[in-house]
Amino acid sequence: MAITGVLRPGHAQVRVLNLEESVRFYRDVLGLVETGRDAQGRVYFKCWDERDHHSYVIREADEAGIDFFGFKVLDKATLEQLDADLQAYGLTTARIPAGDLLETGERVRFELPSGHLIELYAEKTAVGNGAGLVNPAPWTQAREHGIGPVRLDHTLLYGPNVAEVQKIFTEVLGFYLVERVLTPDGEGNAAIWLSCSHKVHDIAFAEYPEPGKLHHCSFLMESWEQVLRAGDIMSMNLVNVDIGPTRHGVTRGCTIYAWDPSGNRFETFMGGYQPYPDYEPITWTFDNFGQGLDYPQRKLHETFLTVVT
Ligand code: M3P
Ligand code: FE
Repeated sequence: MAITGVLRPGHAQVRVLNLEESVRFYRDVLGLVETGRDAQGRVYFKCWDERDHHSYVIREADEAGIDFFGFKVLDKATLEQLDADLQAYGLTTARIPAGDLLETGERVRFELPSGHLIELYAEKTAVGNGAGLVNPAPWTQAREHGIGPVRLDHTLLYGPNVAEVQKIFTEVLGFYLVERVLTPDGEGNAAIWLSCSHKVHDIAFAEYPEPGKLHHCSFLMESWEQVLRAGDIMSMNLVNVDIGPTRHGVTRGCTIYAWDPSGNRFETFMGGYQPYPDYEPITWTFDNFGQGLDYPQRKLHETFLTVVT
């Protein structure tokens, strides 16, 4: 098997200011499928084509932002190995018992030098996409509800010590660097895009003085037309749109950035290219950051650099 170790982004837990307003937004406007609620009051969602029980969890809090981002790993042996590797590297890990998140096995959690909590887990109940595994239909009614993305694709996180974060992901967790934006002096990286797969990114980081910040969680659409349709649905529902529809130079992804009712940015996204781990990373100089962010407009939108939760 070619993809081993860390398989893919598995879940994000995001804080919202008003739970029921947010449930209506994520269910009816973004078009996620609600899959459960727990005793802590958290609400669980998945995208229609995801097979595991959930990928996006919201909880009500006084401040928006991200609690943690989790990756699914191949199996329990891999989870044990990666936990040992993280500790050998010098990081402190903690175990969250199975069942803390609904339908999810034990999680290994650690804090990055950027202030973000990252989790690894091997088990989450496969509930399927509703089309079954024998002679499945290509899509289900759940896709025809709201924006209807196919999966949680990646996240972009803002915080300090991005160079150290890059080392942890590449030296311990098996990710590789796909693209980067240099700092103005060209000596370091202002932002990095990392992949554990054939995807153009599974997680990205940008250097930022405040730790633990969320820039966006990104949801994959099946086509550019579906991204434009997402923009239509955002406007119909008076969603606050940040940037787009446009194309990033970095990753070549076609995108809209917008905000949920609590001010958490999310992205509807498609495209990009498919890198392999042997590819040399692509470098953007800081003076071309505007093209990297918004290739057609060549504009380094102020909000991209300053608005995070
Ligand atoms: C992405 C993304 C830049 C932004 C690129 C963003 C260079 O690739 O998926 O959000 O500013
Ligand atoms: Fe993105």
